[in-house]
Amino acid sequence: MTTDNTTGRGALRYVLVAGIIVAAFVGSYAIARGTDSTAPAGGVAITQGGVQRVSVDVSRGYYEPSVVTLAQGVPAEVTFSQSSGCTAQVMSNDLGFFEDLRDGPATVALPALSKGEYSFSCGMAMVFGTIVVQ
Ligand SMILES: [Cu+2]
Repeated sequence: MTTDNTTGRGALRYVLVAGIIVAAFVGSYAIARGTDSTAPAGGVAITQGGVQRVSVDVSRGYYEPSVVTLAQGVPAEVTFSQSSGCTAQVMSNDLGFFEDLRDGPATVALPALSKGEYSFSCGMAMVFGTIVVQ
C-alpha cells in the first residue's frame, strides 16, 4: 500500500515536470513568434495586402536565411536587420539596391518578379545570399 502510494506520487511528479517542460517550450515558441509579426524570419514570406514580406537576419555577419523564397508576380518587401563590419552594407546588382545597415534595419521594396534566382551580397561582394522566385 505504502509502496504503491510512493510510486503513484513519483509518476505524478514526473507527469507534472514533463507538463511544465512542454508548457515552457510551447510558451517560448509563442513568444518568439510574437516578436516578429511584421516580418517573419526563416525565409518564409508572408503575404498580406498583396505584398509578401520576409526578413533576413544579418546581425551575426552572414545572411540567415541565406536563401529567401518568394512567389513570382507579387511585390515583396525584404527587411535586412542591422549589421556591421563586412556585412554593414547589403547590395544586389540583379535587383538594383544598396542599403547601409549600420544604423538599423533596411527594407528593400521589390516589384513583382519573374521566376529565377537573384543574388545579393555584402557591399564588398564577399558574403552572398540568394532570392529564389518561383
Ligand atoms: Cu563584406
